[in-house]
Amino acid sequence: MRGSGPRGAGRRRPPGGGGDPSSTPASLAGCYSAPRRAPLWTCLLLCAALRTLLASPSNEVNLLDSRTVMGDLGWIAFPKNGWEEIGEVDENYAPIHTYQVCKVMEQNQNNWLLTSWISNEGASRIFIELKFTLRDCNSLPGGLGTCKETFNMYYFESDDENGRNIKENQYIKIDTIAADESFTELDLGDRVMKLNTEVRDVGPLSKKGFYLAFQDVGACIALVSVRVYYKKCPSVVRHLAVFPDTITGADSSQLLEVSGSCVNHSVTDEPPKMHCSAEGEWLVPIGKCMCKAGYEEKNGTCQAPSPVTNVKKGKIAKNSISLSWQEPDRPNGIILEYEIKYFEKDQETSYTIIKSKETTITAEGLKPASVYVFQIRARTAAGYGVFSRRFEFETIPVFAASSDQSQIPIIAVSVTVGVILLAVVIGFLLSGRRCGYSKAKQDPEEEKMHFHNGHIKLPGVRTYIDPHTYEDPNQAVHEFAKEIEASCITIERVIGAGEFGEVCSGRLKLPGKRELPVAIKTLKVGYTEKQRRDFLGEASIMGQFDHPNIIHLEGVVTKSKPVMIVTEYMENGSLDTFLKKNDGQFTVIQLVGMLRGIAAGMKYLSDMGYVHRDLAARNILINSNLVCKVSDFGLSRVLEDDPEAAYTTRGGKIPIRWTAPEAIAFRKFTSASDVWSYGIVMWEVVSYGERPYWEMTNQDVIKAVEEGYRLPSPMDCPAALYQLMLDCWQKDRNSRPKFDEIVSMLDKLIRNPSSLKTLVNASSRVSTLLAEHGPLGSGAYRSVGEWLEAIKMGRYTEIFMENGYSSMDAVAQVTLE
Ligand code: ACK
Repeated sequence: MRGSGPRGAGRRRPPGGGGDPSSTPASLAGCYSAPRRAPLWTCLLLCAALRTLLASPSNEVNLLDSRTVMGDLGWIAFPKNGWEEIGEVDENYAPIHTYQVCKVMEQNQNNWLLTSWISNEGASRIFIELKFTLRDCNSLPGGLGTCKETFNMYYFESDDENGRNIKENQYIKIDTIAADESFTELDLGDRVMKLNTEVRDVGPLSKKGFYLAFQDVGACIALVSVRVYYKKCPSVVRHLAVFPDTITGADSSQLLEVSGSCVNHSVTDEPPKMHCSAEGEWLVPIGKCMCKAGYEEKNGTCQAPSPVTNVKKGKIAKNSISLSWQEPDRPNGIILEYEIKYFEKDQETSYTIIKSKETTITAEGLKPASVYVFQIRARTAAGYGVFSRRFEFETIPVFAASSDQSQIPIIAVSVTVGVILLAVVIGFLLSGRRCGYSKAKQDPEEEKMHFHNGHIKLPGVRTYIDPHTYEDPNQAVHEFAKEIEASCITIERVIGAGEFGEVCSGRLKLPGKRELPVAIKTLKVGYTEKQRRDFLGEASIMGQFDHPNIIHLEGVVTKSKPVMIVTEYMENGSLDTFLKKNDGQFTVIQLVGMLRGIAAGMKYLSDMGYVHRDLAARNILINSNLVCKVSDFGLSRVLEDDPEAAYTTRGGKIPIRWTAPEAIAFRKFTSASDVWSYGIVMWEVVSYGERPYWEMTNQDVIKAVEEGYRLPSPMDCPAALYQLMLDCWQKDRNSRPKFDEIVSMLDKLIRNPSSLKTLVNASSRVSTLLAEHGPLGSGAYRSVGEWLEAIKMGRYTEIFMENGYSSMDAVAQVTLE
C-alpha cells in the first residue's frame, strides 16, 4: 500500500484522467485512477494546498491530524474492497493518508472506514475538520442512477480501545457530508482540484474518547485529511492576572467563568475573572490586579524601585538627626519622592513619617541621648519600593556638643524649642480632618505624618472627599491630581465640545513611561475664577478614584494655559452614541458585560460615598475592548453642563428622565437614586441608545412616573434584565437593589447565559402599558391608536392591531396574564 516514492518536480497528465470515465470505477476520478498508486499530479495539487493550511489556530488543540501522522493510521475499512488508502509520501518521505472510494456504478454500497480510538483529553466538545474531493455525478455518463454525492460521518464514545468491534448501528450519526464543490472530467483536464473543507462538532462527550466512522453509500470521494480538535481559551495575562489554558465548555453557547491569579508582586481585593466562550475567546474581563506598593507595571509584570542602601548620618544634635542617601541602584522609573519612617528604638508602634523630594532630611523633635531607627523607601509613579534595612543613629545627650562640634547647647533654648514643637504637634493633631486622615505640610518639599497605634487612619482607607471642604480648591486639585507639564502632551484632534471648552484626543509621554493615548479636556480662554474652579473640580473628584470601570485621570495642567484635564482615552467614545451607531450588533452577553462594568464602577463609587447624580449612557465611555467606564464628575453636581438637565420647580437642574422621583421632588440624591438612574441606563443599553420615554415631555414623564408608569421592556429584552430594571425603579428607594447586589446578579447571568434566553414577549410588554395606563372601557378614547398616542405609546399600535386588538372594547378584555 505504501508509496511510489517522493513526489518530484515534474508534472504528468493524470493517467486515465482523459480516458473513458466508465471503464473502471477507479478511473472515474482521474486522481483515483491507479488503485495502488496515486498519480503524482494529484498530490502536487493537493499537498501544496494542504501545506499552507497545516498551522492550526492557537486556540485549537489537535487530537488527531491525519496529515501529521508519520506511521500507519491504523484505520480499518470494511468491506475490504470499499475505502482504500492511497499510498503516497511527500517530498520528506512522510506518508500522506488519503482514503478513496469510488463505487459509483454498483448498487447498494455500504462502505465503512473506522478511525482508531481518539482520546478527547478532557474536552467535552470536539470539532472534526474534513478535507475531501468529490466527483460530480452529472459528469458521469451512465453512473447517474447509482452515483451519490454525499457520505456520512458517525462517532462512538468509549473509555478505551475495546469498543472497536461494535455494530454499525451502534454508531451515532454526526451528519451527512456534502461537497460545496464537486469536480468533473473537465476539471481533471485543467488539473483543478476542488478541495472541500467541512467542519462538524460533537458534544457533550462523557467518555474518555471516541471512534469516528465514515460511511460511503456510492459516491466517488477522496478523503484527503481528517483533523479532530477541541478549542481552548489560551493562557493569557490580562490586567496583571494570569488566566490558565481553559478547555471550552460542552455547550456551544456556554461561557466558563475562570478566575485569574495575580502575577508576582501584585494583589487584588477581588480575584479577577474572565469568561471563556465556546469559540475559545476570552470575554467580559472583570476586576484587575495591581502592583504592590513599590512595584511598577511593565509588560504584564510588576518590578519595583530597589531599596535605598547607602544611608549616611549628617549633623546629629540632641534633638535632631540629619541623614543623606543615594538614589536606589535600580529606580525603575522616575523617583517622585522618598518616604522616611523613624521611631525611637523599641517603640516601633509610635512612628513618624517624613516625605521628601530630596535625598536629605533632618528629623527634628527627637529626645536627647536616644537611639532612633530610620528606614527609607523610594516612590515612583507605580508606587513605593520596599523599605531599606534599618539604620540606627543616636542623638547626643543634653549637655554634649553636637556631632559636628559646632553647637553649644543651651537648656533654655532647648526647652523653648521643645515646647514650640509640642505645640506644633498638638495643633497639627487637633487640626486633623477628613476621616482622621491627618496630613500637615511642613514645606512644599517635605511632608510629615504621625501615626500612633493606628489611631490615625492610614491613607489606604478610601472615602470620597468633597473638594468643597477645601478652602482653597487649588489645594484639592494638587492633592488628588498630578501636575503634568504641557510639553508632555501632544494634542491631535478635537473630538467634541464640553461645557468648559473643547475635548481633544492626543498623546501623553511622561518621562520614563511609555506614550499613552489620552483625552484632553481644555478650559476655554477668558474663563472666570469660578469656571476654573468648577472645571478643575472634576479632576479633584476623578483623581480620588481608582477602579477599572471609572475613567482614569492621568493628571492636570494648571501651571500653563490652556488649563487641561488629561484622562485615559476611550476609543469608542460615549456609550449612547456608540450603541446608536451599532444598533443590534452585540450579543446579549456583550450587553450584559457592559452593564456589569457600569454596575461595578457604581458599586465602587457608592462604597466611596460618592453619589453621581447624572448617571446616563451619555456619561459612560466605552473603549475598544467594550469596557465601560463611568465618567462626568462635575463639581457642581447641579448639572450645569448636561443638556438633558432641566430646571425643576425648585430651581435645581436635573436630568428628569434619568432621575428618581424623590430626587426630582425633594432633591434626595443618594446611591439609591443612582440605582434608579442605573435602571434607566440598563434600558438605554438594551434598546441600543433609545431615548427613555421617547418624545414625552419632561412634565409628562414626571407625572407618569409619579402615577406608577414604568418604561416598557425594550424589544428582545431578557426577562431577567427587565425585572432588574423594574427593581431599580421601585418607588420606595429602600426596596431598590444595592449596587453590589446588581453586580452579583449580573455575574450570575453571565455565568449562566441560558438564563438570558427567556425574553420579555410582546404581550407582556403591552401588559405593562395596560397595567399602568388602563383607561379601559372609560370610553375616553375613540380608537386604540388614539389611546396609545395619548399615553405616548403610539409605536405599539401595530402590535395591538396584529394581535387583533383593534378596538377599545377588545383592548378592555385584555388581562395582565
Ligand atoms: O461620544 P463622544 O465621541 O465621546 O463625544 C464626546 C466628546 O468627547 C465630548 O465629551 C468624548 N470624550 C470625552 N471623554 C473622552 C475620553 N476619555 N475618551 C474618548 N472620548 C472622550 C465623548
